[in-house]
Parts: sequence; structure tokens; C-alpha cells
Amino acid sequence: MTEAIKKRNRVFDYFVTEDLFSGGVAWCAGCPLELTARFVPKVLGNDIVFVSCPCCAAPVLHGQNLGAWHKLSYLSCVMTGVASSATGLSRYLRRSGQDATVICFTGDGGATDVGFQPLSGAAERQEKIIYLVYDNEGYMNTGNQRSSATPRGAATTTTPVGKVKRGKGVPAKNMLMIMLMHKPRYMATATLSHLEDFAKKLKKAKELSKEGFVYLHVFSPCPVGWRIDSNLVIEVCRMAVRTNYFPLWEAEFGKPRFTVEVASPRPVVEFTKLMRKFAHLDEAGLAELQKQVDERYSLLKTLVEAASK
Ligand SMILES: Cc1ncc(C[n+]2csc(CCOP(=O)(O)OP(=O)(O)O)c2C)c(N)n1
Ligand code: SF4
Repeated sequence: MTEAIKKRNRVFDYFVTEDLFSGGVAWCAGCPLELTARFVPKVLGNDIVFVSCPCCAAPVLHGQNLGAWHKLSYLSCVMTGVASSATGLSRYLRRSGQDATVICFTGDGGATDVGFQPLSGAAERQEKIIYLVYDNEGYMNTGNQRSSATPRGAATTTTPVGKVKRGKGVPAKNMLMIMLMHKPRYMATATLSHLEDFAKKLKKAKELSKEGFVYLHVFSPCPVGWRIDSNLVIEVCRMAVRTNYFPLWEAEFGKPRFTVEVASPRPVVEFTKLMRKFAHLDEAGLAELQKQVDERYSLLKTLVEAASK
């Protein structure tokens, strides 16, 4: 990386350590989960412990055979036990006088379905941990099955497109609103097209996780499952923000505020046309998706306005 590039890009100002992962790891080319896993320690330093479970993150976080692919501390759990194991670990570290931040790092299946109950419990108890979910809107590690974070109309291997059904028939669980209603100490959305925004939120997350529960929801399109050219993944993240499909915001104790405001949102089709997962949607299907995006954005905006009074 040349000095000129570093000077132009202010995100480098947030880095406190070098990349703690080895150069070549077993994630698919262009996967934003890989970028997130590398980015988090660069911004937060190495006094963190990742806690994860079976998901696409696991093979690399776990290492292979006797070899590790990174220099971080890592605790491997079952899918149902991430938030509760992280709770025990963070309490133990504090009790024994060790100042380390515990970060759960799971996919949306782990967060919104399989491990939801312990996640909800940890949020309610204001456990001093960060729960980061990289949301690729499905169970990718096992072959792109639908999760409750999969949006209506999306084609997955369990919601295929055929003569009878045209992708998933029900909308995604509104996980962000569910978590907001837990009133965590801090929560935020982030994605890889807005790295400075992401870095600021990570710093805040680390600080505020000393006081209570922190939830970070990272939009993370899967090039393999969504059928996106790997060089277009960051553009998909950017377009998710520009269409309000994935707005960027944060909240302390349940009071949300936007961190990026989109002056003139683009139609959602500008996002969907970048991938094959929605390629079968006709005009009615696209209108349905647009309606859902508008409704969710409008609910969020109402809460932002109420919180600012
Ligand atoms: C309790 C339990 N149910 C199912 C599985 C099988 N399983 C392993 S990885 C995986 C997919 C996880 O999906 P997600 O959490 O969304 O992460 P991603 O694979 O998308 O990274 C599943 C279902 C398991 N290991 N444990
Ligand atoms: S299947 Fe998708 S989410 Fe999993 S490593 Fe590959 S690109 Fe990333």
C-alpha cells in the first residue's frame, strides 16, 4: 500500500494494528465476511476474543488441522451457545482482572434463528459483550438455505424458483427492530462500502461494551449464494445503502439516529439488478420488495424523529 493511497483514504487513521490474518485463507473470493473479519481487529487491536460457531466464518477462525489462520484468541461454540458462552467468558475475564473485549461473530442464521434465544437473553441482561452478525441473508455454509433474515422473493435452495413458487414467500424477520426494542447499550448497522462509518461504530462498540450489551449488524452479501460477480460485492453494499434497502444508523439505549442520510434514494431495482438472487422478480415482485423497503425505512425514520425530540 503506497503512502499516497493511505493519505487519500482516512479509514487508515483508524487502524491500530496490522492484518492479523494470514494472506491466503479459505473464504470465497470477494466475500465481505472475510473483509469484516480482517477489518475488526485492525480497528480494535488484538485485545479481543472472537466467539463463533458453525458458519462460514468458522473454518478460518477455527484454523485447519494444527494450523491457525490468524493470531487472535478464539472460542468455538455450538450454534445455540454463542451469546451464552460469550457471557461466561466476559464475566470470567472481568472477574480475573483481564481487560479484553469479547466479540461474538456469527452469520444471520446463528443470530436470527438458531442462537436467537441466548442472544436475546444477553441483550436483556446487558451483558458486556459485542454481538456482531454478518448478514448474508441465509445459511450459506450449508448451501444457501433460507433463514429468517432472507427477504421475500429471494431464491435460495429451500425457496427455489419454479412453476408453483417464486422464491421465499414471506418477508424477513425485522431483526433490527427486534434488537432495538431490547434497548441495548449500543447498536449499529454497518457495511463494507462505508468503512469510516464502520470503523467509528466499532470504536464506539468497544468502549460502550464495557457498560452493557452491544449489537452490530453488518450487511454482507454472499457472492456465491446471491450470484454476484466478486468484483461487484462492494457496489452491492453501496447500492443497498443508496436504495434504503440497508440504511446506516446507530442507537444508544434504543434511541436511533442515522449516520448516513441518503438525500434521494434510488429505486430498489438498482440494487436487485446487480445479482441473480432476485433475477426472476417481475414488476409485481419488485413492487412488493420496494413496498417493504419503504415501510421499514418509514418506521425507522419515525423512531429516529421521535428519539430526537
Ligand atoms: C444447532 C445446529 N443446527 C444446524 C447446524 C448445521 N449448520 C452448520 S453451519 C450452518 C449454517 C449457518 O448459517 P449462518 O449462521 O447464517 O452463517 P453462514 O453460513 O451464512 O456464514 C448450519 C445450519 C449446526 N451446526 N447446529
Ligand atoms: S459461501 Fe458466501 S458467505 Fe460463505 S465464504 Fe463463500 S462467499 Fe462468503
